[in-house]
Amino acid sequence: MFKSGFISIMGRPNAGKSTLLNAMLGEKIAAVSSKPQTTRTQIMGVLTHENCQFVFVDTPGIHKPKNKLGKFMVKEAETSTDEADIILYLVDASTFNFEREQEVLDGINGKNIILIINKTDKVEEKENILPIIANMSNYREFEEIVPISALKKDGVEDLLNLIEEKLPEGPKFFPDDTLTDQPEKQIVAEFIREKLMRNLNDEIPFGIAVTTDSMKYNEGKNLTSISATIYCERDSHKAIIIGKKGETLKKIGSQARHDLERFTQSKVFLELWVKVKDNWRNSDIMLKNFGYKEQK
Ligand SMILES: Nc1nc2c(ncn2[C@@H]2O[C@H](COP(=O)(O)OP(=O)(O)OP(=O)(O)O)[C@@H](O)[C@H]2O)c(=O)[nH]1
Ligand SMILES: [Mg+2]
Repeated sequence: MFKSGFISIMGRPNAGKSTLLNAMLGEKIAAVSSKPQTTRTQIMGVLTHENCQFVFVDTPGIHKPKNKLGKFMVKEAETSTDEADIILYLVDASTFNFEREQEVLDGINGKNIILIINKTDKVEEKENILPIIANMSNYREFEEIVPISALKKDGVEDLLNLIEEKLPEGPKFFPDDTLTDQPEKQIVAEFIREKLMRNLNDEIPFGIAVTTDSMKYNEGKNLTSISATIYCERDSHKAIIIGKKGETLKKIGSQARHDLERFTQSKVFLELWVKVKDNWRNSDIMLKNFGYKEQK
């Protein structure tokens, strides 16, 4: 019997959803940073075992939106339950706040929720996990409760086995070698945005979007030439992104190149441009342009 299904990964910003997606796939496709609201769209990741196909959907963290981009993000998360067979609901054990979790949980429709207590590596006294379990399971019914560390990959294998047990009988939706439905150019843009999220502070990272404008592979040289544009919201932000003598942009470019070389399995020549688009997070046209539009 072959099993398959859609597994939605949900929770508050920064809970470790994208880290868990990457850990389960054994391959990095989703951007991860220590800042909240890193993920902006649904990101599908497919893992195929001999008797089972997992279709994971990583989602943006659920928060109170302050602009149109935020509204789009929360909608992306909430609509991911439409087709989900199983929901993985992640909480960060090291910063657990019951009231905030309640607010988020209230917005989630769907059954078959597995509560994942993540970042257990950051909790020194393991007894401190017990009240989290008690509070959460008194409030909502969970199919299972699983403590893990997505970062250290502790418990991830067991979690996969548990999900496999619970998946319904179903077809192989995608060919064996499918990893994601994201176009290559989008993954490239996300890797670059991840480095910007990691290197910039204050409000700057939240107002950044990246587009991959061209990507050409030269087989003879095993070289991929990529040109991408970084959009930010102010001239002052542009100056900070570029940095003194271009040093910040250079650092971001070289960190991104490192990931991109692994991803493309080739040498990478990366050209980055920085442009200002005032208030794009509230512009329907710009949001659409950057790929922040409903997929269905
Ligand atoms: N110590 C520890 N850190 C973790 C763990 N899982 C994730 N992190 C860190 O938590 C931060 C947020 O991780 P992400 O995977 O980007 O979290 P997310 O839930 O996808 O966040 P958004 O996309 O912003 O909603 C990163 O700095 C991760 O390295 C864990 O198990 N242990
Ligand atoms: Mg994420």
